[in-house]
Formats: sequence, C-alpha cells, structure tokens
Amino acid sequence: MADHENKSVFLHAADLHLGAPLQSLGTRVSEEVRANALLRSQKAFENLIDLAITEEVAFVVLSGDIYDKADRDPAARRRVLKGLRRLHESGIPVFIAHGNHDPLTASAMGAELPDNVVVFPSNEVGVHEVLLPNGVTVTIAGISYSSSEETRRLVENFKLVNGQSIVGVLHTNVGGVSAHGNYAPSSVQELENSPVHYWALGHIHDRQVSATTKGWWAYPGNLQGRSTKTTECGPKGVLLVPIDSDGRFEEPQFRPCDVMRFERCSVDLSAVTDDATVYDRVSDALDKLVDAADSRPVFVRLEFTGATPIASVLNSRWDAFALEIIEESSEVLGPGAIVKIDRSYRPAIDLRDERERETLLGAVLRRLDSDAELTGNPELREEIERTLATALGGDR
Ligand SMILES: [Mn+2]
Repeated sequence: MADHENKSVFLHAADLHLGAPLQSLGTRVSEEVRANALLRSQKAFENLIDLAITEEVAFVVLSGDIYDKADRDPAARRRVLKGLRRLHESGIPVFIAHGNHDPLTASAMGAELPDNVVVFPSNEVGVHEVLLPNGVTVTIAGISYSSSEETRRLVENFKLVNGQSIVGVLHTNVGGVSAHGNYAPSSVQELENSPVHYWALGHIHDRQVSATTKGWWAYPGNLQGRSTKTTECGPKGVLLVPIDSDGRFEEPQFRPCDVMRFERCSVDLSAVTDDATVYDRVSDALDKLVDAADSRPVFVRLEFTGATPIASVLNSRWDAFALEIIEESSEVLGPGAIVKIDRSYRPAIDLRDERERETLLGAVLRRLDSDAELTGNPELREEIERTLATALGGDR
C-alpha cells in the first residue's frame, strides 16, 4: 500500500485531431449512421479529461496534432477549452507541444487558455518542473512546430535539459516511418543520446512503447481511430505513465478513450459451399469484434478470402450479395456499420477439370489415380489433392 501511495502517474496523449471530419466512412453508410458517428467522435476528448481526473494524474502531456487543422475548428476549440478548464479546477497542469497539423503560428496562440496550461514555444525548448506528492521533481521539456512542414532535427534542442526525471515532449517521426510525413526527423540513437528519460512522442498513429537505457520512448497513438486504414484500427486512447518514489518511469499502460472502433475483418470462404454459411461466418466474426469493442460502435472493412467453390455464384450476383451482407450485419453492428467489402476470394480449383489439363497439377493428379495405396485411403488422398491444388494451382 505504501508503494502505491508513493507512486504518481501522468497522462500522455497525442494526435487527437480534434475537429477532423469522418470522410472515411465511405458511401455505403447511411446519413444517420454518419451523423451519429461524428457526434460520438467528439466525446473521446471528454473521456481523456474524465480519465485524467478519476486517475488523479499529476499532469497531462499532449504531444502534438491536438487539432486536425491549423485554423482550429471553433467547435473543437471550445471543447478543448472546456476540458482544460476542468483540469484546471482539479489542479492538473497540462503541457502542450504543437505538431504538423496544428503548428504554433502567431494567430494560433491561445490567449484564452487557463493558467494550468503550458504551450511549448517553437523557437526553443521550454522547460518546466512539477513537484509530485511523493517528493520527486519531474522536469517537463518540449518544443512546438513553427510550421506544418517542420524540417529541424528538434531532438538536438533537448541536449542541455537537466533533471532527475525528464519528460521530453515532441512531435516527431522516429526512424522515418514511411506511412507518416517525415517531420522533425529523429533516430532512436538520437533519443538514446539525449538526457531525456521519457520521450512523450506524437505523430505516429500506431501505439508504440519502447524501452531505452534511461527509460522509454512512446507513441500513445491517436485518441480516436478515423478510418479502416490499418494504423487507425483497433483500440485507441492514451498512456498512463507511473513514476516511482525514486523518480523512475515505469512501463506506460494503455487506456482506451475511443468512442467507436474501426476494424478490419477477414472471412475465409475456402470451405464454404453456400450463401447461408457466408452470412453465418460474417455475423460470427462481427460478433467477436463487437464484444471486443466493449459496447462501442464498430466500423468494419470486411474482406472475403480463400479459394472457394462459390466464387462464380458470388461473382454473378455480387452487388445484391454485398447489399444483403450489409443489411444483415446492421443487426449485429447496431450503430456501427460495414464501410467496405474487399473481394479477395478466388475460385477453388475443380480437380476433375484439372485432371484433363496438360499442367503439372494435372500430371500429378493422374499419377495419384494409379496409386494403389491411395485408392484404399480416400481421406489421405483428399488431403494430398487439396495440398497439391493449393501449392500448384496458382492464381486461377
Ligand atoms: Mn502529426
């Protein structure tokens, strides 16, 4: 118990993209579902604030791209101010670094921010201290982008920061991950060589926590997924980072704050011989996603895979079939929806036809027909034929 009392926790979030439109719901989703999703998406920031207050965090760090647009959508701005004021009432300091989506331009300086909020400058690293209840002093250092295409290697600027427990707040692309713009480029080695103990990073939407010799560098990922791109799928939220009574940073813990989920879902049709089974498979797979989402609406990109005997049936009535799948799924998905269906299935190989062909597969199958041992063992024979068809059949 004493241990617990001596431990403090701070909240690390990034890439909130508040005010972002939900364009990626596609054309198949109804206006009602779309409007509902947009309304819900605005709750994720409130969840962050609620979590910070109920967990009694020592401070909050927001590592860039708080807003989706440099001009800060006014409604999003009001919601941010409301949340920051609630943290102010709870005595929780907030440290903000701006990123490529919301660079710190002169017009974007928030004169109305409550005084528990520190916005890091863009010309140099700002340094602040927070005294934790356990007596540890944490140094929080950070820098904002001055433009949407920040090219400076900003990790450099942290080299003179000193303190027992340093949090570095930065929007950066560590290692030049190609799926994201290579802004404020940095390398793992640069992070290692800096005096910072916990790098509170932003920019990469995939959550990532890595140990260093001094502590950690971590991307919490975005607060709320926005599409079925793989980096936007799955649970999204924030990291809670414990600091022990010696001022050491313990492994950050993920806590979801998202109000809906985006998921990809693959359904294998290789052993499926009729439509009804396809519906069953789909609803089983969706059920699992809905359960895992803990009553959040789920938006799904469905993919049918496998070499299937019903390929030609599906192809002949694809549009009607896709509509049926979407309608039937709405029961399982409730306020969620299927946003896209990918056709990655292919026709199963017909072994009788194949025996007639002058192909390697045809030749091997004909050879098997004359094998006395296999004639007496139909199960083994079927298994061998199936394996051969997969290995030698190619992309027919
Ligand atoms: Mn960014």
